[in-house]
Amino acid sequence: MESRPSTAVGRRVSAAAVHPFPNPSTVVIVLGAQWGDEGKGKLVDLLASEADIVCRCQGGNNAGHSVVVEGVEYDFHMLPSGFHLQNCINIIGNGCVVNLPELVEEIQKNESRGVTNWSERLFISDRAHLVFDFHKQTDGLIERGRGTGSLGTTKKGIGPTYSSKATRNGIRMIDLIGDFSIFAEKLRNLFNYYKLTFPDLEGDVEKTIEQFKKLADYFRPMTIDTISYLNQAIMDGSKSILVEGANATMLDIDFGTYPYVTSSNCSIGGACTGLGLPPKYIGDIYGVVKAYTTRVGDGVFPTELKNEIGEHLQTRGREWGVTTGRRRRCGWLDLVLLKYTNMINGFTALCLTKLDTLDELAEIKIATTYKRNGVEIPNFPASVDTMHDIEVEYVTFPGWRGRSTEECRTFKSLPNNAKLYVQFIEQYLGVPVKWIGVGKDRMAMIRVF
Ligand code: 2SA
Ligand code: GDP
Ligand code: MG
Repeated sequence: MESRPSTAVGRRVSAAAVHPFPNPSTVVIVLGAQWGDEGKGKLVDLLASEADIVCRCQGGNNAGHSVVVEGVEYDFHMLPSGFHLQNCINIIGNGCVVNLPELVEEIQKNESRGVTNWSERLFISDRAHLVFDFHKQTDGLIERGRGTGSLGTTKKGIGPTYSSKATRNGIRMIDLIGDFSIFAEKLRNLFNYYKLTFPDLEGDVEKTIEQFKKLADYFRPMTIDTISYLNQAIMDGSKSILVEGANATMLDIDFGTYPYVTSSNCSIGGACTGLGLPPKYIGDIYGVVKAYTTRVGDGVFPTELKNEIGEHLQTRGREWGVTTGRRRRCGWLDLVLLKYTNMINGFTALCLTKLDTLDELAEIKIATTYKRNGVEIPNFPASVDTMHDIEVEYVTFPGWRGRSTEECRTFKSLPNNAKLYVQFIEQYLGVPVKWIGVGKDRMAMIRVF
């Protein structure tokens, strides 16, 4: 029977009907404010101890987040940094790209470190895109093809997989757990498509299909509509929900130092598009800022220190990539860059990490202005090609040599010069610093509230 809408003009939908849930949860978001590896994993672990759900919204296993709890070091790549916590649900959102064989390895590695009951606590979006071996191979081939202009990617196939997504022949989790013959056909087509552009690609697509048949059974129980799941959890009102950004704003495909960026939105917008999260439910947005700057991979780095101070930061800060083991380039803190990433993300507070790495320096600099030919550049430049001749102006602070910050657990107990350093950052950006990291361990964090 056909039903028709009433023609009588009735009462309009009231605001109460639009918000039938009295107190929906607001979602807390943690984002990298520089070029990555700021210590997001550590803050997420700290917040996740009291959270019900931790979500990844973008990127893949190019990310590397280290978490140290009671001497045990976990490194997460695709898994959210709440995976090791018994009571924490972990979501891999629709904005992520997932390499399933490598995810199995990551899970097994964490199982061997004592992580239990994970299969009841891990959910993957049915809309997340799959990374295949030919995406990884292509990543390497494209990098090689760029020659001296290479980006220094992690070679995890991230760019090619997001390309497949944008080309609209990508394959998603929903394809894998559905009718397997359709999945197999899509995979053959995608492989052939790649072969046309990259004839040197190796691999037997039929073997890959067999491998993914097993993976489909393994991951089927945890593949769900995470968008509805998350929104129901928000409406529940009692759930505390955390979003963990991977990579960082200066690696964002839109806002970063293009083309030396990753292929996802690692800034605030990615949290919404990568999870189906309505912006009105966003609460705090925490920017994680390393007390100096590092960058892994190629690309412009105005405050880079190619001298013994840079080496000191690299060694003392143990600046090695968590995913690829690459040496991270090091330099002074850059407030021009942070002003830009704060403008994009609207940080409500900052977590300043690795202050302890600066403990042995006689003096410490902070970049405050970019100039060209003596004239201030008012906004962060759009093109890295125009950045090689910029002059960076610094403010120089006396260090706090001889007074370690590692044992400090209150702002008051920090050396005076360290307090001045932190306060200068807060005042320049107009954002409060809520946490200060003074060591690797979860406990090595000053709470400034
Ligand atoms: P990709 O692989 O396509 O995402 O690489 C593109 C650029 O993004 C940079 N990138 C990163 N930068 C910092 N940390 C990342 N994760 C790992 C870590 C990196 C590692 O936690 O240390 O182990 O090397 C990460 N992932 C991507 C990358 O260097 C390229 O410049
Ligand atoms: P993420 O990608 O932002 O999660 O950061 P990574 O885990 O890749 O890199 C940060 C590194 O610094 C890790 O090895 C952390 O264990 C370590 N770390 C985090 N906070 C601090 C800190 O306050 N002091 C010191 N010394 N190390 C820290
Ligand atoms: Mg990292």
